[in-house]
Amino acid sequence: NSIVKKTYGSRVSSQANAAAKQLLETMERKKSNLCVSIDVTNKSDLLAVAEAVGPDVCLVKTHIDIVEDFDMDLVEKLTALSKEHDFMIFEDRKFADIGNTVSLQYSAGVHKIASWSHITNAHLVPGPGIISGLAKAGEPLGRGLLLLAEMSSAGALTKGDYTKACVQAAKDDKSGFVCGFIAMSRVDEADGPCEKDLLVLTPGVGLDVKGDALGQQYRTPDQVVRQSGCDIIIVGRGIYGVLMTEEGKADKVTAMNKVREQGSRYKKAGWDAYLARIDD
Ligand code: S5P
Repeated sequence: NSIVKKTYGSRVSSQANAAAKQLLETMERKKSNLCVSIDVTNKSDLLAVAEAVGPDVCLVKTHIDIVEDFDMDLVEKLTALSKEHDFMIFEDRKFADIGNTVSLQYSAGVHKIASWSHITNAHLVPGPGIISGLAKAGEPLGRGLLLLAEMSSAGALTKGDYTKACVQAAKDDKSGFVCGFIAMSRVDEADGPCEKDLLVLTPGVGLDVKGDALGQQYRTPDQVVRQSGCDIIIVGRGIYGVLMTEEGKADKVTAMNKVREQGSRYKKAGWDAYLARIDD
């Protein structure tokens, strides 16, 4: 009865959280456990990548504060693409302050994240008040929160008792606002089966390289989904990386075709790993 043996579709009905429910439905419908992380610094590239990989992904992850020409028109266009191509939106904001502050950061300011992002994430460093603060803004809108229980970067301090505390906080959350984790492994089942059905989303995924110059560490979709039991692969530069090269900058049309190709390559690798996991 381990969660790793269940199909995504069969987990829909056990979700207390509307965003998690919609995400699992989308994964099953599109046969995709791929989240693309579009870490580019201008609107047009962000929208072009979302358009190119939209049909292949269940989720688009943003770092909205790196977009130099950000305005609400970007949000409107991204939302329209999410409807057209049937994907959800995850602003990777990594909140990390006291409840009152994060509540404001989430709902107000330039970005008004809660108004458009189905899912966001937070560190548990400040304690469970961060969950209540974010829930105040996000729950009425049916949003979901992921806790960063483990990170992919070398030397990360997210381990041991800290990871356990994140899992406990998710289990203790009565509201259902916490719907899962950013983690490298099936943290919710580290000490046996978990009563709550939580999602594990995993960054640090690449098929061609092992890491970058700044501490990122990559594993393959098979290592992440089949061997480690995680639910969703998050892929950034493995998909849009060509846009950062000189050739990519010179010839956007060819580069976008490459982005599309990488998107379907990672979609297939993620889904094959999932099929192998439920069959194993
Ligand atoms: O532990 C983490 C958590 C996150 S959310 N490690 C990560 O890399 N991320 C994010 O995933 C990171 O901020 C970036 O947006 C993405 C990975 O990008 P890539 O280009 O290395 O695939």
